[in-house]
Order: sequence, then C-alpha cells, then structure tokens
Amino acid sequence: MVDMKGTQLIHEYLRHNKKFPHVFCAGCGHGIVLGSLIRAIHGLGLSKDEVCVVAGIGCSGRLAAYVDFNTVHTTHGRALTFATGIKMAKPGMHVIVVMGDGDSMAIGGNHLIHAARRNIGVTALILNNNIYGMTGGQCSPTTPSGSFSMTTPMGQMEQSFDCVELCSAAKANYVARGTVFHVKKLDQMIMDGISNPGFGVVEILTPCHTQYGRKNKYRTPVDMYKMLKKDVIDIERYNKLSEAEKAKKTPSGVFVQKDEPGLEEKFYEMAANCQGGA
Ligand SMILES: Cc1ncc(C[n+]2csc(CCOP(=O)(O)OP(=O)(O)O)c2C)c(N)n1
Ligand code: SF4
Repeated sequence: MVDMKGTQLIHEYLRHNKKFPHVFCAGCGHGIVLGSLIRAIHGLGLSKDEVCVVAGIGCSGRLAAYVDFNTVHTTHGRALTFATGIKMAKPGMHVIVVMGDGDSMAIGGNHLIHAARRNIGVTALILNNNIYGMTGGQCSPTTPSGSFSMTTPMGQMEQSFDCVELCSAAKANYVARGTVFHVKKLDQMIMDGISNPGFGVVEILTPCHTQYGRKNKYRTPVDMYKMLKKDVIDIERYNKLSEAEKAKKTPSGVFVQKDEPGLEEKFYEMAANCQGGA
C-alpha cells in the first residue's frame, strides 16, 4: 500500500478534475465524513475497483460524485435498493451506501428496516444532520422535538427516530454511532462496518449550520462542533450516568456487533447446494 497521509491521501481518491468545486457550505460536516470514508477504505487496503459507493439525493448524496470508486448516484430514498442489487450480483464488491437522515429514515425508511432485516452485506453510512439540508431545511424524522426548522417554525411537535435503536431492532449485524468531531473513532467504525459481515450501519452526527444550527441555539458552525464534543460520550460512560444525566447526553460507540452471514452469503450457499455442491 502506498504510504500517504492527510490531504495527499484524500486527493488520491478524489475525482478532482471533474466534480469540483464541491457544494458543501463552510462548516458542513459532510466533508469530514468524506475524509473518514477515504481513510477507512485506504486503511483496509482495498483497491478502488473493489469498492462501490452508492448514494441517494441530498447534500450527503454528493459524496458519491466526488470519490474515484465505482459510484452510483441514485434516486432519493432508494440507494439501499440499488446497493442490494449490486451486492447480490457481485458479492465480492464492498458496497457502501451514503444517505442523509431524510434519505434513509423518511422516504427510504422502509428500505432501511428491510435491508437490516435481510442482513444484506452492505455498509450504510447515515449522515444525520437532523434536517433536510439540500432542499431548504424541512424537518426530518430526526429533528429533535421542540427544535425549529423551516417547516416547524413554532417547534417540532413529533417524536423523533433514534437511528441506532431503529436499526438494532430491525436486526442489522453492526450498528454504531460516531460524530465528525471524533474523527479517529469514526474512521475505525467505518472500517469495522465494512469488514463485518451482513448489514452494517454507522450513524454519523454531522452539523448543518446553514439549515439547522442557525435556526436553533448555535451562533456559528464551531458551536455545533463544541456541542458534539460536550454532549456525545462513549456508551460505556453513558451507561454509568443517572437517568437525569442521560437525558442531556447522546451515547456513541458500537451498539451491536454480530457475525451472522449476510443475505448474499446465504444465497450463494443455497445456489451451490441446489447445483449439487457441498
Ligand atoms: C422522490 C423525491 N422526493 C423528494 C426529493 C427532494 N429532495 C431532494 S434531497 C431531499 C432531502 C435531503 O435531506 P437528507 O436526506 O437529510 O440529506 P442532506 O441534504 O441533509 O444531506 C429531498 C426531500 C427528490 N429529489 N426526490
Ligand atoms: S445545507 Fe447543510 S448539509 Fe447541505 S451543504 Fe450546507 S451545511 Fe451541509
């Protein structure tokens, strides 16, 4: 493997002649996820041809356009269906899906729970910025109750989804939550999600100051990163808190790790059996 670090490493994996300048606002966390994704793939020693990045529509969905792997920029909410087809046809391919919270848990919510139930060998990166960023800041299934958005100017009245609980209940093999502030841990979670068999989900808390932060209590993008530093703590520390203290914090880390075979493994084993194999 070529020994590269930092920006030089990131540039090695970008389609820098075609797709730039990028669309991300100053302070957006999505670019940090882009770096983590690249470091994770490089760290695993995968070749560009072994990786397929599939994305839906949204600011998060732009990531697929920037990276020099096999990529598919699909329709909003349907990235997991494309990814499922790719993984079933090419089980040796490392298929990584990039989705926003709206893409994955609103329009694509049904596909998310069934991808987890099927335990298809795909890694889903869910970039949760608590809002629909690209379309002007409508509330999403993760917009916290009481907070303000373009469509909840008096405060969000609905309950919000907890991505980790949702994917754990739907039986994904690997479920983790990281943040763009805790980047080294995030790199490792993405690597583990890719290496683990079956369906892997890494929920990534990533600030959108433009559409969420400035309508709520954050004066600058930096304040949002400070919030991640202060409020998001390791699950081990979180579990030791009182119920009152837990209400003010968000746990991060690995919540589920199983090694059940992925759907594609079971399918190819059955196909071999049907053809008189082992
Ligand atoms: C079928 C369909 N419905 C709606 C849209 C409009 N649309 C594009 S992106 C988006 C929301 C993006 O929000 P999210 O998935 O949270 O990603 P973010 O932009 O915040 O990264 C919507 C509603 C669309 N492109 N296609
Ligand atoms: S609108 Fe939000 S999610 Fe989209 S690029 Fe800007 S900061 Fe990022």
